[in-house]
Amino acid sequence: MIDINPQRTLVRYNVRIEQEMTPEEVAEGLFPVDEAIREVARAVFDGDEDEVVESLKNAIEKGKDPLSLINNALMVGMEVVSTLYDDNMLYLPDVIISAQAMIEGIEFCKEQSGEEHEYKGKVISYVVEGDIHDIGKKIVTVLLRAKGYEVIDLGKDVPVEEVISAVKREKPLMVTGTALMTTTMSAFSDVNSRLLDSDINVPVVCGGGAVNQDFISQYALGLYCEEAADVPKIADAILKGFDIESLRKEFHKH
Ligand code: B12
Repeated sequence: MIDINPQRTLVRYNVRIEQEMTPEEVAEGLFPVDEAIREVARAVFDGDEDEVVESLKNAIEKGKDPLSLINNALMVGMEVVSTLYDDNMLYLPDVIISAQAMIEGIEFCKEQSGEEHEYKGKVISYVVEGDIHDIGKKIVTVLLRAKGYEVIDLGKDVPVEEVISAVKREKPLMVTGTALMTTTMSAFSDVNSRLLDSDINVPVVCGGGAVNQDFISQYALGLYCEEAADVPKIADAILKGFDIESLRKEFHKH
């Protein structure tokens, strides 16, 4: 069957001429059907933090579970943003604004869940020395917190020494490191060797545009992770007893 929307399409001699659609119109076709969830996803898409919180309140009033709204509504809205960004229909500032709105929403859902978070474990997150790109790290941190982990966020442009002393002090189950610049990603090497020198075998989950699996696999403690959303799954696996070798088997692409 030919997929033609008569309102948007002019058919003449088998040539389909589509009227250009705005990003908002395309997004409307991608949002979930459930009205309460749709409102949340739309608010994330619009990058409107107040609207995100308002729509979450409405959804919770309608009986939706606050924590499930993180995956089923906030993340869905962000996926629509990512899809349109990949299709060059949105610009990076749109992504950043939506991500911030999503993060606000996640914090709100956590507050509303009313569940006393008994932390599943402790994680340290940081951005490598010399690098101030911290959006990916913020996403990682927020997702881990939403899944019940305590995150010691060391921030951006963090000296190697500071990472090592934080690991010694906090004894986390894992560390997440972010690097978006090829000029600074070598800081992972220093963190890896300094930890090994101190006999600390904590997995260092690394991500961000500058690094890839081959680069990170050079380091005994390194585990590469492409998608921030996978980090809580890695933490869960560590709690189940996975060591670095088995984490690589499970999470690296072969
Ligand atoms: C936004 C941005 C900035 C913002 C940063 C704001 C902030 N608070 O983070 C500002 C304007 C400040 C900035 C500054 C600079 N930037 Co800049 N910036 C970007 C840009 C456009 C987007 C990065 C971003 O945040 N994307 C959104 C996030 C959500 O996506 P992401 O990082 O890819 O994250 C995904 C995955 O990588 C992963 N992930 C990310 N982090 C982590 C962490 C873990 C643990 C895991 C598991 C996964 C993971 O999960 C995310 C989604 O699933 C990139 C270009 C690009 N397209 O990437 C350049 C880019 C990173 N910047 C670049 C440069 C050069 C700079 C500057 C040096 C420019 C200058 N001359 O001043 C300075 C840096 C100064 C410094 N010392 O750090 C270069 C780096 C080149 C290189 N390879 O070395 C890039 C690639 C642009 C380019 N093409 O040249 N930048």
